[in-house]
Amino acid sequence: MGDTPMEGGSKAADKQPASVGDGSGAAAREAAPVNIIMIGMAGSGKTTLMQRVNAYLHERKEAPYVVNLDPAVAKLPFQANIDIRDTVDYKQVMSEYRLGPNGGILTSLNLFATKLDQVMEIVEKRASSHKYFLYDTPGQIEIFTWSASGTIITNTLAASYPTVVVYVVDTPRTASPATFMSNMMYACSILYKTQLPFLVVFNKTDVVDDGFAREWMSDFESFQRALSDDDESFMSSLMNSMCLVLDEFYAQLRTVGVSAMTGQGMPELFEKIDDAVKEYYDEFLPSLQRQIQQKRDSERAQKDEQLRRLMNDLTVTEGKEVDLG
Ligand SMILES: Nc1nc2c(ncn2[C@@H]2O[C@H](COP(=O)(O)OP(=O)(O)OP(=O)(O)O)[C@@H](O)[C@H]2O)c(=O)[nH]1
Ligand SMILES: [Mg+2]
Repeated sequence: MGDTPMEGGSKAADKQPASVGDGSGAAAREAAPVNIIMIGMAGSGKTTLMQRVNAYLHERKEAPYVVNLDPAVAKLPFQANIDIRDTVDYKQVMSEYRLGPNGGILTSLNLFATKLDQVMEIVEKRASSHKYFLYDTPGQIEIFTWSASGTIITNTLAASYPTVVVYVVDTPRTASPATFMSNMMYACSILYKTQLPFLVVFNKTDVVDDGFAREWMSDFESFQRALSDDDESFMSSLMNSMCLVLDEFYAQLRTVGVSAMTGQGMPELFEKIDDAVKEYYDEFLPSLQRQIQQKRDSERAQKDEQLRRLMNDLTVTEGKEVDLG
């Protein structure tokens, strides 16, 4: 156990938190930490990639701060500084609330989200001593991406510090056009849901090279050819029209091929993460600040309107006798 009930393992010294502020100034950007949230289908290699990135950053003498948000993982191949399993017992949650495995994960995540303020306090404390904060998420991808607690966690992180969503793809299991398409549709929906800088990581390139994916994404016709070679069924005609939609998504998509197993592609992964952080400052943060300003303006306008009505009422009744009877 560490110096807070939630935290384990970290020996980092407490210093003043580095704040993202308004993101102006190279020094402020340099000092701010970066949140990396690993999301991906079950078995895509999120946890193995966490371990690999952890080892790579240790090699670079930039030890990351590691957070496990998967309550159902049996064994972690790395030491987590914050582990959701220290806060909630997933099996007990299942039996106490009479839930199945997915309900158990969701409820555990909800319970953990109620303590998010404590997590953010720790993150702030550690922000000056760790550049990268890594978050592993449950394999039941929809539980994290579509639940209120997943959204709260993601938004809270993104409102505090530069945050990048790393979408991990199991490359060998995505080599058929149909699975490739569904995985990319999912990636697309998460991108639009979170609006955050996004990076698609084609993992397990030691087994299958990601060249086919790059080709399909850059050349619409080659994907259509692969589709028609595959099958002339309902699915392929449906996908033919969907891939037109995805073409636009691909055009602005950041991708990289890695192997969490061998460590291949780590420098390229971090080049893309740096690029995504730039997008956070250039696009996400100004948009967030605009939203906050709009909210403040509308609240102020509402208050002004209430005050105007009150003054109006006072003027109308001024000097008149008030009937108290
Ligand atoms: N060959 C190869 N296998 C990998 C690679 N990355 C992960 N694996 C294997 O893929 C399997 C799943 O890996 P995990 O890291 O547990 O995947 P995950 O996405 O965390 O899984 P869930 O948390 O259950 O969703 C394991 O057997 C890993 O050894 C890789 O780069 N290459
Ligand atoms: Mg995992």
